[in-house]
Amino acid sequence: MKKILIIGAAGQIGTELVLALEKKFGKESVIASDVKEECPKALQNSNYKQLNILDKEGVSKLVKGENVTDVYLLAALLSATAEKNPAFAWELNMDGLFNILNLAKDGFIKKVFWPSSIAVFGPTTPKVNTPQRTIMEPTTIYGISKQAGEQWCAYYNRVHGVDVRSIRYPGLISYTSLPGGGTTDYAVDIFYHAKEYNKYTCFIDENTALPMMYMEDAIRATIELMEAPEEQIKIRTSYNLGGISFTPKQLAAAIKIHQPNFGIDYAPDYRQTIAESWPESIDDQQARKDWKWKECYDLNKMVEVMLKKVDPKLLF
Ligand code: AKB
Repeated sequence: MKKILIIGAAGQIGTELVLALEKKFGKESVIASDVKEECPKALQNSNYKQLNILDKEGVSKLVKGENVTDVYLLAALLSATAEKNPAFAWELNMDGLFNILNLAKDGFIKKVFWPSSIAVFGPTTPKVNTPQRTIMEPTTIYGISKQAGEQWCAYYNRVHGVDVRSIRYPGLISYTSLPGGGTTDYAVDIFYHAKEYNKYTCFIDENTALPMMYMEDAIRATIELMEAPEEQIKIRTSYNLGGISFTPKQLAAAIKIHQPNFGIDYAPDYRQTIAESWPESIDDQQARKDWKWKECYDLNKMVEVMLKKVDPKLLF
């Protein structure tokens, strides 16, 4: 029987992934876990367990005791937060991955999902339509940890036969729970400010384009990748996934269609340097070919849903 463990379930991706997996496989097949003691509101009807991914014994006990088959390991420090605490970011992002890969290597887990990011790319990477295989010289500690993690995933697959699958997520846009500590977070913050104050001060420059994706597409991609037949998975580092590319100025213009008086100004901070080191758009032909990936949301469709659904009480 399939038994799925989501680690980092209280985060932006985790909350929605838990609900989607419960819908697909049934509540009894899904365990949501996070380092937070208190179960997040959105997961109050889920099977929630407190778990620290760095507690090797605790993770092993839970995986073995619950006969876990599939693990989605989402616990990580993102780009902006990782720059403030590089040593802990490295420990969390790498040791957490090893704890899961080693359990899979020893036969206690059948399938692993581990997220990578567009942060694996750097200033020397071709910026437009960044290919699946290209120059990768990341300049953030988050990007370095994701790039190293990708290589470890490929190694565990090649040498130990571990079925580990991964996506290089672009910036993710959602309304169920807030992102934390990323450079692309402006594209979520802007909706809360638009609804509450009808204005926003953006920490990224108006003309900096970044690849983004609406969460519903990202969740569908994640589950489709995990459910694809093993022989279709040709990339064991991590798959490029494109989504929607836009600048803050273009996003503001799309919001103005619904709120003509919406105002935006710009005060770029340290996150601007990170954003400038990342691609503007991503070539995801390989994912389209191997497991038939196709996004559903474009900029206007995403903006329409976000403005309707965002609840400013979550942030203010
Ligand atoms: C971040 O901005 O750090 C993340 C990412 C692109 O991985 N959203």
